[in-house]
Amino acid sequence: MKSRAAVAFEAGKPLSIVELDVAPPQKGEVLVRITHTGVCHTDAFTLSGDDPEGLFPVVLGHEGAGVVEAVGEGVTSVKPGDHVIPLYTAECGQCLFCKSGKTNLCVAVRATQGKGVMPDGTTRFSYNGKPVYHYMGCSTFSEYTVVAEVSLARINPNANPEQVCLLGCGVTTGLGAVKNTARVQEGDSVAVFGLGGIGLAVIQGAQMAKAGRIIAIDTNPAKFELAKAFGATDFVNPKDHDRPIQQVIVEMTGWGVDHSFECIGNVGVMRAAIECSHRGWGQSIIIGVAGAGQEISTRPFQLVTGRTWKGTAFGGVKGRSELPGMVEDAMAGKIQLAPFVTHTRSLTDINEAFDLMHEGKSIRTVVRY
Ligand code: NAD
Ligand code: DAO
Ligand code: ZN
Repeated sequence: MKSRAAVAFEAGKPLSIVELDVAPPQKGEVLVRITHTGVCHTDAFTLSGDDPEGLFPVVLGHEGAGVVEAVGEGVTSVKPGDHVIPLYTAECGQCLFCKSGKTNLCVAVRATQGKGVMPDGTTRFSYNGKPVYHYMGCSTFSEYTVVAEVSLARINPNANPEQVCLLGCGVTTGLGAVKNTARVQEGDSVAVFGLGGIGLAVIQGAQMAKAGRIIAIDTNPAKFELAKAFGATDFVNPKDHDRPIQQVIVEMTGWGVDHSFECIGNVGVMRAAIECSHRGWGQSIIIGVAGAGQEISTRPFQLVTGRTWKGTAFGGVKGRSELPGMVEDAMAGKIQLAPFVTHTRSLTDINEAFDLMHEGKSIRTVVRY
């Protein structure tokens, strides 16, 4: 079948709106009609060419919502008409990782997902007879996409897709990082570096956990208003200080914060984030994805004196088991999604979503088909 899609033919170039050919879903696969997709910093990172594993041509996008159109052989957990969110972190329930009870990092489709192909090693997308790669097992920048059954969360059909698509990445990652990775407790102090979709979701999660002080840090002060609306109590622009930002946070708090979160992808800020965490028990959670080949560093004495450095993918959330409940929470007003959707665009204007992100004007632009 034909599908309208925004294809990244080359790194560093705008997406091209074309009609792709999409092959039918094979065994264990599902054809999904995407109705809405967010545009995340990670899509921009891969499009930029800085992602060493980025493959081209590719259909990017991993923060979507849609409806099942058709299922391949053996698919039992979803049927045509079901409303779904594609998952870049699958949940098979069978692998060592799924059964461990310790992580959401399922390996069922990991090897092929990272190579931009379906589990049988081929792509379902093609253009002028040439294969086009999949992205993160989702490829939500195509109206019709094929994903593995284990990479689909079935959700309440009455949910607002323009908002719940954000549970496919940004908001879930931030909320999950607070709840599952850091396990923030009532009264704890928190510092959040980077106030994009991820950082703001961390702030919302910290407020839900009844954190005490929530320090919001960004070099773009335009981000502070929304951070305040989500519950941040203190606002710091590193550009206003002539000493290391970790020193500023430690001075503000006495001994540092109980939990810090890096939501940018900057290894220098990752260092600041661990070094502003509390002596004896502070922890820092890395959420940002750093550029190719970059490394983190700090003095080991920071860890010897009781700090812990951690990371998280998709906030530790197991998508198929947990996303349906998070969608219900959003519908019940327990999770706020509307403030994240600062802009909407049609597919033909998807490149504007990247411009708005780079200009620091948007939190999330949601593209509708
Ligand atoms: P974004 O670009 O919308 O937000 C980043 C924010 O950081 C911006 O507000 C920017 O002004 C600010 N910033 C940049 N440099 C700064 C600095 N030196 N000090 C303080 N603030 C600074 O990005 P996003 O969509 O929120 O994503 C954030 C990061 O999280 C990205 O690296 C993305 O790839 C990553 N991510 C990780 C996961 C995961 O599962 N681990 C999931 C989604 C996204
Ligand atoms: O299991 O090794 C693996 C692949 C992990 C995929 C999840 C990566 C999460 C970090 C990037 C997320 C940005 C959307
Ligand atoms: Zn698994």
